[in-house]
Amino acid sequence: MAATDAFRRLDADAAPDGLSERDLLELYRRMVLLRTYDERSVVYHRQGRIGTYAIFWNHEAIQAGATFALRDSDWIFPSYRESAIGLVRGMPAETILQWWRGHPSGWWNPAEWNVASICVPIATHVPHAAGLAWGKKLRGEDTVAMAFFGDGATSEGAFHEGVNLAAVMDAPAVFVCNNNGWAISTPLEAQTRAETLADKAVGYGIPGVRVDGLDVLAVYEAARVAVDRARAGGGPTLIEAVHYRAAPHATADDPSAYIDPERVEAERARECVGQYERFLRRVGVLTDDLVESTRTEAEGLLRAGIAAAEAEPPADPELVFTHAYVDPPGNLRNG
Ligand SMILES: Cc1ncc(C[n+]2csc(CCOP(=O)(O)OP(=O)(O)O)c2C)c(N)n1
Ligand SMILES: [Mg+2]
Repeated sequence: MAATDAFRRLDADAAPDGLSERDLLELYRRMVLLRTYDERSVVYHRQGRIGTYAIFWNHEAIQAGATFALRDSDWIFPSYRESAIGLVRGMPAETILQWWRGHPSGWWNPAEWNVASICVPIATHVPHAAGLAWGKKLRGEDTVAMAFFGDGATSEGAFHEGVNLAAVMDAPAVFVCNNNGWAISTPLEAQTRAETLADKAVGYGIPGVRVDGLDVLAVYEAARVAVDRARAGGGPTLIEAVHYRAAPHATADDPSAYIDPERVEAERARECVGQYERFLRRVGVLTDDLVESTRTEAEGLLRAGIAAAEAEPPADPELVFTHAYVDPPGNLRNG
């Protein structure tokens, strides 16, 4: 099924109920910040200033839209594809850059931001989100947990276990599947026989909704319904945000070996920040000056972020072993 079959909102040329002009611009600011982080990170990688990096170009609408439906007290569980999602909570860019530089100052305290650690193993954070949501419910708190994962993650046992547990316990969780059509070089059609990934929700007895992942307002609306439902005790929702990966899987990947470059070009032409920018201009909210100042602010933040990251003293190499062994083996002991 093509992305255009999924729910869209930007074409309506009217803001969703409850979003003020200020909210619309804040959403734009967050998308630009994420876009700038991503584009600068690819450059920093090429310059040897950060390590291998998982590019999220054109995933900004999913990340900004879904999290905009959350309160700061709600928890976010990111995969590597949402590494910079803490930016929407005000996390300093240098913290995330340090994570990609392998520096310990990149290991933030999840409880400080209500943003869990970046999860690289596929889908293992889905049960974490279910558990946190259920635990908060048992404590009588009205916190929601939102987990992000990819289309490939829906083939993992941890995805099934996490979503099923959350469903059975009516845990206040929202599961956001970024369906970008690829799990590195494995296409969606080799991943599942399900017609849509949202259909999997039927098997858990929870709502499953399908939105255009390049339409930030559609993602926001689906997330808002899911978050409200979860907070009111209605249990979890699975959101499938459909789009198509328009960049390599990561800086270490060469997709020319397996992807159709013409399809990628077509997707890049539909990129999500531009779609939202044009919507905001049509409804008379965005001006050239605002576009300029929003971009300049984001670029400044990244410049300051990489400078702050590089100004930190290098980590003590011993740290690699500090938390790995109670009794280090002989070949790792000093002297
Ligand atoms: C448990 C586990 N198995 C395999 C991998 C190797 N791996 C890294 S990324 C990836 C593809 C995941 O694709 P998807 O879930 O669609 O997320 P996307 O990268 O497209 O955002 C795989 C298989 C891993 N990180 N963890
Ligand atoms: Mg994928």
